[in-house]
This record gives sequence, structure tokens and C-alpha cells, in this order.
Amino acid sequence: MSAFVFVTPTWPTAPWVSAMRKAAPNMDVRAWPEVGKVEDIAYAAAWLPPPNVLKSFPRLKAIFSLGAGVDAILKDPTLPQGLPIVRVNDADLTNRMSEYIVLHVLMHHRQQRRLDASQAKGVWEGFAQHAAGDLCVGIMGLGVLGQDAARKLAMMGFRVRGWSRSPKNVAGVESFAGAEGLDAFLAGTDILVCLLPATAETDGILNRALFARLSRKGPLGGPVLINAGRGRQQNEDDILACLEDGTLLAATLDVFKTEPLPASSGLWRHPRVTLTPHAAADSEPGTICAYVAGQIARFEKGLPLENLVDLKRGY
Ligand code: NDP
Ligand code: OXD
Repeated sequence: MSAFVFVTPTWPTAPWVSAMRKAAPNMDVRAWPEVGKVEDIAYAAAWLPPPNVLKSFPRLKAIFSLGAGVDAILKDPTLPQGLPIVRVNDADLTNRMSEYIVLHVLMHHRQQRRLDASQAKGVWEGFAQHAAGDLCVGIMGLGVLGQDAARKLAMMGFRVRGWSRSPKNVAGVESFAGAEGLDAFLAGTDILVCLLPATAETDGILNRALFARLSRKGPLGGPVLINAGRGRQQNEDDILACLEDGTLLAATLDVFKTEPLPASSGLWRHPRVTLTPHAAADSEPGTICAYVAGQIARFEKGLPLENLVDLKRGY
């Protein structure tokens, strides 16, 4: 019988093994490094697999990323070539991300950090509140996650625009595409949300030159950055310097160049930075394993796998 293995050295494996056994009761489920006979392994689900592990399974048929992003798998320099790689596209994960984006857009829009500071000082002090429609939220990455967050923000009355490689048709969301669409996209954006995948093209994209192109006409008095994509995309020195000189008003960051964020980072203590520990949209073992088991069932019936990674694009 073919076997399934988790290769997740930085995660506790017990909840994943038990969720997969529940989702696929007839599957022989294992967890690296207790892989048994490597010839048995037909499917692997991974997050940050150590080099040479996936490569050591000679009969591997497909690899599953346990997150929506696939950079954690593509960085394996020994990744076996020619195998399908499936990424997560799951309603539970998508809803979690949209909750995070809506929460932080609202937090900046309603100036909650300033109100918290007043409360901490025991001061009864309000700040001008604006209509949602006075602000434009610009989402970089209008894929599965970006489109869902865009729809939910538009439903709340925000003006919403998105930027992607190819143009999109999403009700209530203005679409901008490619390098030629970036300037116009940024020029009208008050709150910039990044939900891009980590690729060679998006590395370092969130930098001073880009922040300087954001709108400065919005009611908050300066542009806000929310990054829940990947830390590789942001220049953290630029973010701190731009917060100091007013190029940025505030930031919410869920992802960092180095995770956990080193104690020495000035981001920890900046009064206009809100940090979360890569927790915007956790992969929940029950729903993700049901999704993976469903994909394997399709594959074994001869149906195509869904949500395949395009290695040429890198996502
Ligand atoms: P998708 O692949 O569905 O969407 C990616 C979007 O980015 C697409 O719209 C794509 O354009 C666009 N894009 C990619 N490269 C470029 C580029 N060079 N220029 C312009 N647009 C580009 O991914 P998801 O929405 O599912 O996930 C997005 C990312 O979110 C993940 O890769 C991961 O990094 C991050 N993530 C973070 C989590 C967290 O907890 N912080 C949790 C889950 C995901 P096009 O549509 O034209 O292809
Ligand atoms: C993901 C993540 O890519 O959690 O799903 O970062």
C-alpha cells in the first residue's frame, strides 16, 4: 500500500498525523523522520523540508504545501524535479486571512492605536472619524486571498483596488495589472495591503521608493502598510525610516525577513507598528488534511490535481 508522509520539522506533527488519519482512514500516514521504507512513500506534505528528504522518496507522486505560499518548499535546493506541487486553497484559511486584513484596515481607519494610547493615559480624547468610503485600500496580489479580502472590504464601504500580474474582474474592485499599472495603483492607495507570493519578482518590493508613490491625500494624514504576504518582500530599515520621516504613517506586519523577529529589531518598539507573529492565517490541520485527502482521492481516480504551482511563475 502506498504511504503518505508529513515533512514538517518546525511544526508539531502529532495533530497533523491524527487529522490526516481521520481525513483518510485507509491511508498509511507517517511523519518524518520516522518514514519507514522510503519506497512506500507516494505522497508528501511539507513545510520547510530539510534538503534531501523529499528527494529520498523514489516513488513520490505529488508534493503538498501545507500553506497557501510555496516558498517554504521551493527553497529546498534538492527538490525533486517534475513532480506536481499542490498548494492550499481552502475556505477556512481564506476566511482567516480576510478577518486579519479587515481587522487591521479597520484598526487603522478607526485610529484604534491612538485611542488605546489615550486610554492608557486615562485621557478622554476622541479623533476625527471618517467614512469608510473616504479611504482607498489597495491590495497587492489579487489572487485567492486578495480577492476575498477585497470583496469583504468593498462590502464594508471602502473603495478597493487591486494589483496583480494579469487584470481581474472582481465586482466593486478596481483592477490594475503589471509594471505598467503599478504607478496608478499606488497613487490612489491610502492603505496598502500586501498579499503577494514570495518570488524573485516580489522580493524587496515593499521599499522606500514604492512607499513614496502612495497617496498622501487620504484622511489619515499619510499612507499605511499592512503586510501579510512574506517578510522577504519588505525592506525593514526602509519601513522604520519611512515611519520616522512621514513617508508612512503606520504599519501592521505579520511577516518578517527573519522569523521569529529578532529582539534587536526596532519594529518591536515602534509606537506606530503593530506586529503579529506570522499568525494572519494559520493552517488548521483538520480542514487542510481534508483538502489534501480530497486531492489525493481525485488523483487516484485519474482526475487532475487542483491549485498546482507553476514553477515558472514561482507561485
Ligand atoms: P495566489 O497565487 O492565489 O495569488 C497571488 C496573487 O499575486 C495573484 O493575483 C498574482 O497575479 C499576484 N502576483 C504574483 N506575482 C506578481 C507580480 N510579480 N506582480 C503583480 N502581481 C503578482 O496566492 P494566495 O492569494 O493564495 O496567497 C498569497 C500569499 O499570501 C502566499 O503566497 C503567501 O505568501 C501569503 N500567505 C500568508 C499567510 C500568513 O499567515 N501571513 C497565510 C497564507 C498565505 P495573477 O493573479 O495575475 O497571477
Ligand atoms: C501560508 C502561511 O503560506 O501560513 O499559508 O504563511
